[in-house]
Amino acid sequence: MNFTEMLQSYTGKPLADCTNQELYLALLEIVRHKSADKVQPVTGRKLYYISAEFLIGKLLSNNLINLGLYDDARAALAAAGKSLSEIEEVEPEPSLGNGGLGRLAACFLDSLATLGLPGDGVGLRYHFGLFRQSFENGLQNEKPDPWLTAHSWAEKTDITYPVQLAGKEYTARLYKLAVTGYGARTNTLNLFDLDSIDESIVHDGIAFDKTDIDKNLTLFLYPDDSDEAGRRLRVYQQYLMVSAGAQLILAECAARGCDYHDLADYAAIQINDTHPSMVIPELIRLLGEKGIEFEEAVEIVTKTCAYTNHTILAEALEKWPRAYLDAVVPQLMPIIEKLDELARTRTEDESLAIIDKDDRVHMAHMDIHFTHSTNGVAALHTEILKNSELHGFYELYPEKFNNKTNGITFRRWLLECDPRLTQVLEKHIGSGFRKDAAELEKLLAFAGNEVVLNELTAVKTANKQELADWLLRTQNVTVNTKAVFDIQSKRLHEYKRQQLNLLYLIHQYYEIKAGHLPAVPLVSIFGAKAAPAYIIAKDIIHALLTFSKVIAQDPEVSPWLQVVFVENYNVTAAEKLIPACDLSEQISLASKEASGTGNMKF
Ligand code: 26V
Repeated sequence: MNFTEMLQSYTGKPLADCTNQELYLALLEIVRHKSADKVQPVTGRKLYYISAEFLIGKLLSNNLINLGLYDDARAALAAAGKSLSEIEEVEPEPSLGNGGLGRLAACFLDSLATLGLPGDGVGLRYHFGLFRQSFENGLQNEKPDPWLTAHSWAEKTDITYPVQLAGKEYTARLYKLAVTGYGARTNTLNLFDLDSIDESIVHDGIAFDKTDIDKNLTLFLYPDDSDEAGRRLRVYQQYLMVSAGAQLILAECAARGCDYHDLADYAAIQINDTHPSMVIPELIRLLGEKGIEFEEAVEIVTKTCAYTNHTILAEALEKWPRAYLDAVVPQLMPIIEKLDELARTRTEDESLAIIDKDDRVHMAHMDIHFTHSTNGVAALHTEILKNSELHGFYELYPEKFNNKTNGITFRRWLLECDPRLTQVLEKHIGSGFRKDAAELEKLLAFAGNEVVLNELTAVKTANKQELADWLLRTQNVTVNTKAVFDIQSKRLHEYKRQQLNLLYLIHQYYEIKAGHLPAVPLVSIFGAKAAPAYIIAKDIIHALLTFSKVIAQDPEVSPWLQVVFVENYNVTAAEKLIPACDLSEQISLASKEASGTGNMKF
């Protein structure tokens, strides 16, 4: 069966007569069947990457590329007068993450499957991802961003687990999303949800009743934690994820013949930042129910779990008041207390305690004491952890500290989003870089080659035009494609210093006003969401939008300088911006950016 026939077997009519929505659903079904063929049995140790965020982005093109179907699909659709890129627009983006940490989790899942390794994700099936951002009167506005449709990539299963929250039993249901590798195997992203969630309780933007757990628990990714109800809700979410996740892991290992004493031979659990840290006491609790003594359970869990630190910013290292945990997870508190006592037998240093004198539970401290590995995400970041932020822990457990420098998947950030560049690269260095980024070094042989440099310039020019067309279509903004495209896109945060970029632009403005014209016009493009309760971040957006308007209205300056703020920056927008960039802004305050991954994509 050729691709056209395959598509028609799902649409039931000629492709030319189908809507883009119908074609999208047919493609989704084809991908589903093809990826299911690549599910492989697990042997040896399997990785469970447990994370509150998986910023996976749209999946259709990514999956078609990974399954080797992209060219066939595009040709079959083109023959019927249909455009794959227009069909892609039908797909809602799953924005199940804030930024770098969530996107890293998604890139890792792609790489694991591509390398043929057994590695699944464990997370939550948020009904709305990160909010949808719009600008109104120069201010950020937040609305829910639905991504779940009747036919979603995440498939409902009949697997459920009981989870006790504040003394009441809830039923966590498992949804499975296929993670296609490039060529090799299909893994799974396991997402948990409650059947009782009620999307209709959301009102006035992204506000909702935070007390009604049955209805709201998985509504949003990281509900605003500026008030107590929001903070409590985060603990509820985290426990739902780790309890259901731990039960799933134990059940899968048991099905493979594990007798729980050997759990670490069957499972490796990676704790992505402190959000899933409660998996440690939860596993100890569950192993206790299976008859394993506390001391042995601690040993098993330490061998099975590992922790990744993504930031040295104090506000991101979670410390939960004991009272919250007493209220939400009373079944874990006795275990956390015993872990605190055990940690105190290893060190007298009060600053390394799990429960501090103010009765706050330090999640990162529990991770470092009771996992076998703590890693930073770039060489310098890991050195900073060892030498300053976590120095006391490093002295206690030098063998636990290690570095795992971040990376990105080239399937999405090159093959998919920059086909023109991919083609030029392939012509000169072959296709090995599709699976092994190190092969890009072969390009060094062409460093002074005029022909290749001209080809690369032509790619950039075409990509800039494509971005300009997209900005005109989606935001009604016209940009000068002859200008330098200077782009800063990432979460809005003071330490990332979008405000420094603004000061530079204000300086440029005065230079132009004084008659000192730049050699080339500059288009400065921003993409960033500010956390809803982060007032200064929202003020920086306001300042940039206002400045942009001031320039646009000044005929002396506007031919030379333009500031564009892309609305609702997400993975889809990043895929448009990155290939068109001349100058990427990586100006975070020195030492505060753990690694960055946008830098690698640019
Ligand atoms: C913090 C906050 C605070 C405001 C409310 C929402 C929210 C959500 C998540 C976080 C934790 C952010 C941690 C994070 O994304 N770290 C980034 O991780 C990347 C992958 O390792 C790394 O490249 C970036 O440098 C680091 O900032």
